[in-house]
Amino acid sequence: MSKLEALVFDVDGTLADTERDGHRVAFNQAFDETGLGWDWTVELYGELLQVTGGKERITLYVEKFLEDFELDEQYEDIAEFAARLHKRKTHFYLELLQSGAIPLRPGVERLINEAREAGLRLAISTTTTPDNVTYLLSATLGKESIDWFEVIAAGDIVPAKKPAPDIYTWAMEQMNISPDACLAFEDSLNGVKSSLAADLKTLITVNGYTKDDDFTGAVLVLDQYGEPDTPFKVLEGDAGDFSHVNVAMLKELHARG
Ligand code: XBP
Ligand code: MG
Repeated sequence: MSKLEALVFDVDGTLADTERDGHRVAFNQAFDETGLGWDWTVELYGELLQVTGGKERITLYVEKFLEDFELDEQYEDIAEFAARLHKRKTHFYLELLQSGAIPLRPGVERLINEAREAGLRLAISTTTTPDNVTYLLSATLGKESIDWFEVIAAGDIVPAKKPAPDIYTWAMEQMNISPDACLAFEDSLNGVKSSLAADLKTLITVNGYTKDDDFTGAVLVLDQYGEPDTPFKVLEGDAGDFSHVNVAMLKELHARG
């Protein structure tokens, strides 16, 4: 096993709890603006999270939940309709991010700062739209933080989104690094399927939508990263003597056989 050189972070659910009060709200704003009369409730949105990617989520909804949906003739196909609607959703989501409504999860800022001080390389691997990542980073850590991440692998850069391994593999190719020198951070079943299929050891922090997902194969499952005065809860696995995620703990997890 080589030594730990890089941390590769998912974004939605991992760096920030973005889905319920972020993406979902923005989708509904786009539906209102377009006069569609759709309402993605907290519960329905949980079902729609079975697919990653906002355009894919709109398509799933139309095909599986709206039997009587008729496509307006201005659109060539459902993909074009979903892409147009999704553009508006992204507009509203970026507004939300800029307003500061979506904070990072507890412990994320500290962990990123500690990782930088320790000389670890940082990257992002996500299915969300690239602007969603840079706006989140700017709003929470400051504009300069975008450059702390050597690679931001996001959105449609690979055709097969998570759970396919492609977005992780693409990020590692760009970094010219092998998976056994990296640790991945995820929050969901589709996410962990993707990182494990790319041969990355993976640390999970769950959120409201993913707490019952099957994380078999992850090195550790926690409720949060924790801070020195607010410890994490271990949901699966062994955290040793650690009570919040720090660089020493990540090195120990990474070195496990
Ligand atoms: C995150 C997603 C994203 C967001 C929406 O999955 O599924 O699709 O919900 O982003 P992961 P866009 O955390 O596993 O990457 O609407 O920009 O696609
Ligand atoms: Mg996620």
